Amino acid sequence: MRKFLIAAIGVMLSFSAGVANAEKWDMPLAYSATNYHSENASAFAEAVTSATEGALEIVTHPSGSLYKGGEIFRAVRTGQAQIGERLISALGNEDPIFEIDALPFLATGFEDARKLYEASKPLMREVLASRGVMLLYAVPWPPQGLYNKSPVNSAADMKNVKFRAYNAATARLAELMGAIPTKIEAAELSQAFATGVAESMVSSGSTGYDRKLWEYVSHWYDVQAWLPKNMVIVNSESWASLDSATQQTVLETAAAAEANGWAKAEELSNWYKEQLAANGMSVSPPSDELRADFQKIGDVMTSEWLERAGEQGQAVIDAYKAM
Ligand code: PCA
Repeated sequence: MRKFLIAAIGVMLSFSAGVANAEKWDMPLAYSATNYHSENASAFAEAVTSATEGALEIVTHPSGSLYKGGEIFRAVRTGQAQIGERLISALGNEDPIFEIDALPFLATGFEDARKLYEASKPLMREVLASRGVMLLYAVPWPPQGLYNKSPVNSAADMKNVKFRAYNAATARLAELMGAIPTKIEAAELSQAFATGVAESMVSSGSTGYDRKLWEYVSHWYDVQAWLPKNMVIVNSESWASLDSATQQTVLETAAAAEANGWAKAEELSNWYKEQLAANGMSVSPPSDELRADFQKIGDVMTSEWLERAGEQGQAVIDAYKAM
């Protein structure tokens, strides 16, 4: 009996010691498992898990399976999820700085997107800290173009078209073109286009490829309007609970994931366009008229944004332009 008791206590002790040392973090992701953002996040999660020998295990949940895109920021802020990935420009309700990522024609290529990231990062970090979250890394989507069921020669062709928006900026863009915006998560896109809830959208070749948009729309215009980014954020309390060696490992792994993500986005950008064309879509640059219309709309959106973002916003734009 005594022997049995000692053995049982031994088992209990080693069991609780194991639990006390190990942390398991859930990492909700909004986009499909095979998208490069999700693949990069899952490589990051696995690298942290193996570098810490399981002391910090990060488990990814792609496709909005744990929390949908629109729920992820709050989940991380409140600690329902310890870490997660969210489209930065969709957080305009939190602070206008996040919308700098989707101002038409402010940054239209990877090099400028990188500068805009560097210029906006300090203020973004500050705002995030005030919400109880910390930025780990950010990765861009390829340049944004216009998907539509029929040819578009100017913004006038977009009148009354049912337009899928992924943030307030794309909804505003739709309004300014005379289209009718509806917010729809990337994970629900195929269904929205199949049922006619959406007929058009602005997005990258990446999301069109993931959702097989060629089954529903025939045209993609390479407008190169902006390159929005996803960011990976961690709950500040969860972060503080890690010992400093583990924090260091996470930071180093995040820096590697950021470098890898930017390289992947750039490398895949043309490949996605080729895939749209190979699946029968017409892929072309916008007409001069459509480009000019977008430019005008972009100017309106930029001045509206500056009103909201004030001097702080202007300072970020100035810092970006000086780079
Ligand atoms: N794809 C995401 C956001 C930007 C992009 O290229 C989407 O369409 O939801």
